[in-house]
Amino acid sequence: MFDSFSSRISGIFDKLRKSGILKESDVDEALREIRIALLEADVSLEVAKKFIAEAKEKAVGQDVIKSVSPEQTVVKIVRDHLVELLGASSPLEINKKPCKIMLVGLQGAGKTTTVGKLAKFFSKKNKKVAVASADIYRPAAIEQLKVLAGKVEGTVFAQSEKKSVEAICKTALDRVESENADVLIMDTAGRLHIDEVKMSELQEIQKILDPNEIFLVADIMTGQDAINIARKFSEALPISGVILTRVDGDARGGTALSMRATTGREIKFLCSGERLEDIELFDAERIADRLLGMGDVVSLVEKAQEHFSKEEAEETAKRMQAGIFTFDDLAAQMEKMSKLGGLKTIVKMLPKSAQLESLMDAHGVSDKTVARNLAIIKSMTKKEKRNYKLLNGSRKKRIAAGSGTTIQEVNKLVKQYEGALDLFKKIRKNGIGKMSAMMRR
Ligand SMILES: Nc1nc2c(ncn2[C@@H]2O[C@H](COP(=O)(O)OP(=O)(O)OP(=O)(O)O)[C@@H](O)[C@H]2O)c(=O)[nH]1
Ligand SMILES: [Mg+2]
Repeated sequence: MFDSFSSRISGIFDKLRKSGILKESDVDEALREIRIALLEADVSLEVAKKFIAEAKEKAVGQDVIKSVSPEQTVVKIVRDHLVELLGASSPLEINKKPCKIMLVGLQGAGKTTTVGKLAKFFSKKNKKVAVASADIYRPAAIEQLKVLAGKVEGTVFAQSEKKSVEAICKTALDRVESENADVLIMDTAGRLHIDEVKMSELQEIQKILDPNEIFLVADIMTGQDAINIARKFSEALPISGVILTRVDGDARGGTALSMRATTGREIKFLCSGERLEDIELFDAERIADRLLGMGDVVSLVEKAQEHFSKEEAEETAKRMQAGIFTFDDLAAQMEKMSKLGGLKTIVKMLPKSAQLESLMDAHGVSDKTVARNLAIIKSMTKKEKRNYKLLNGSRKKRIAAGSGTTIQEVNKLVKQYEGALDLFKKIRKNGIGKMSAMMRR
């Protein structure tokens, strides 16, 4: 969501770094450009102005120009302010047992999907989760939640057959007790507009359920509207946090940047897709680092830990060190990368992603090429996968036809594979430590 903002900001800092001796006017110029970047990201004028004024005050106070590394000091000041703007989140009330969470929001914001995502999120943290739906208007809504709940192992579907929200809440609470669940997540009906009648229904649910958290689910693609909705819901209910959905789209990010400053509500989670795993805890520092092109290595490592076991990693390292690296190994590596969300997701989390991404585009490296390469490997015979030297002209022709690619594309992959093999041979000869020292030089 922050793509263009992030590349603008890293561009501004690049310029600052290259300008050699920094003058007061360079800092002013950089701050002015950051202000424009904020406005372009849909941050309100008021918020952008305040941001720049405060950053400038800090810069003058710290006498940036005289500091040891002026551009680093500017980066730090801007980063600290971004963190403050995004707002640190207080921890969830998850250790209260049971922790009762109620989701509210406009129609189609992504509430029901988010119930499923949260169920998975908490299950992974070894919590026993129960879910129920107080959406009494659409019979399909309850069915939708049932299907989602079925996908998360161990989740209790604490649904009452009754048609009143009161009965639904009471049954859910009873089930939570009898099943000894740690978390209850209650879905509610979407509001088309913020009308009084249904608001009072939400208040009724709140009264019976007495939730620890009430999260407003808002679609970031609606921009400024998401902020107005958060304000309106906060007038009727004690909203304890906001969950932004569709951050995978091309929304400009201003919503996330202004939510805290303009509504006083914390962002608690970001949802970035339709799959149950597409949810992450909101962490202002990490987002600020991503925005500044400093990467988000912590998230990447966390993601990697979810998908790869330590044993697997050790096994791969052992094989590589022994010089065994077949096309099957290569395919396994590529499949793992896809599991991490694909190349672009990985690259986005690495420092200086904006530049790297355009470099990838320029060189035609994409998830599509990864998928194509996987198709090529799948069209090889077992023997070919283990011994690439077998790959003569006619075999390559067969593989290209089988994978719907061209001989050139097959050749390209073989070349890349040879390059990787060569690298592993060198690693084996020199040891990993020596190699990484060589690469750092
Ligand atoms: N791309 C993307 N799609 C999402 C995300 N979250 C939800 N969706 C999709 O948005 C659509 C609506 O989601 P629901 O969860 O049914 O929304 P809801 O708020 O429960 O809708 P109502 O119950 O009708 O008010 C579904 O097709 C979801 O798959 C997200 O983070 N990214
Ligand atoms: Mg729903």
